[in-house]
Amino acid sequence: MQMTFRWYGEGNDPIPLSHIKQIPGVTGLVWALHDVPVGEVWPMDRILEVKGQAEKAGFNIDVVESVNVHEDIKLGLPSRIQLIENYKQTIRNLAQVGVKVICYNFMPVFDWTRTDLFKELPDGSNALFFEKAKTVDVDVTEVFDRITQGSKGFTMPGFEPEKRPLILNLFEQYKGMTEEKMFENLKFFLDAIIPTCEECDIKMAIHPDDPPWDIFGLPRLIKSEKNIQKFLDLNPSPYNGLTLCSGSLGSGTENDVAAIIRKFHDRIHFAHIRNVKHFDNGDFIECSHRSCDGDVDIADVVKAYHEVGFKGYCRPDHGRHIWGEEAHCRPGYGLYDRALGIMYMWGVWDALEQAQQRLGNIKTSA
Ligand code: CS2
Ligand code: MN
Repeated sequence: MQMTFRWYGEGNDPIPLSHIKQIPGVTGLVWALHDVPVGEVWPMDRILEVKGQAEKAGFNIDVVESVNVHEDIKLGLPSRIQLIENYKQTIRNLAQVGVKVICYNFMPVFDWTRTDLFKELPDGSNALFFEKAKTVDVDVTEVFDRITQGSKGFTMPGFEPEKRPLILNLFEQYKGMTEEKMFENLKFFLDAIIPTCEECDIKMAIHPDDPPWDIFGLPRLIKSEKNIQKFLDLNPSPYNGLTLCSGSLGSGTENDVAAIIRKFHDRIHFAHIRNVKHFDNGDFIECSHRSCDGDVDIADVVKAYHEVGFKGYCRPDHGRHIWGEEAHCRPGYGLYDRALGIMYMWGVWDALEQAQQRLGNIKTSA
């Protein structure tokens, strides 16, 4: 398991690389060019700039999250042909600096959706919260405004200000879109890009939809074991794989995350690890990593990765905002709780490694 940490870039992330360096065992940065408009080719000089910054701080840049997919590709519009060519060129550019995995998503209109970005927890920390009632029969522009106004000036993925005037039109374009049709559009995209990925040795890793159910009347694809199987069957190349996000999938009470890992491990290229607590009415809140703090058994998730001999990349997904850092951190992406999460993962991992070694010693001495 190779531990990484998401970093939003110089001037765009309040956390300095020197602080990330002090978290034990982090070898790579998960990065992106967040200011390149979706659909455009990522310029080589900008890619090289990030490579230089990362290497100077002692990190690899093997994982990119995200090269976003243009809505026209998800909608299956004729303009997708040129947009897919651009995506392929970005893949080739990233290959030149040795990128190994691209995390992306195929969520319609929005990326992950929450209704409150700084919901207070009983211990005085706060975290990302989803209140189901606020996503049913609502005005989507109001949802958009609540998120962008509550984000303390940070641009949230999928909620870029330039999208605001386009929202209603986008919803119009998605009218009548079905899960089946979106799966076809996803297959079209994959069949077009996977040969380039094979040539470039870059693995694609789709992120699950978050939350893992249809919202605002839009179909969502990557939300269950059944749909993950369907997704992997769309294109059987090992280069067509998964970002397995325990938090996103774990928000669906019916998803057994550890079982999903054990089943699909050979197609998981990137692991996002986070816990989540459910409420009976369908609401959920993000919480600390420890198994007993939420409803996803994170110790068992780590155990599942250990059992299958996972060699891929891993990162703490989101964290709570603690020790007052909500005053200046990006929602979900403070430093402290993600660092604590890493130490929890290492704790479980090291204990399992030692147990395995002891077992090996007993066998060799017997
Ligand atoms: C991430 C997603 O912050 C997050 O929750 O897991 O935004 C993720 O980066 C994208 O969905 C991947 O394209
Ligand atoms: Mn995630």
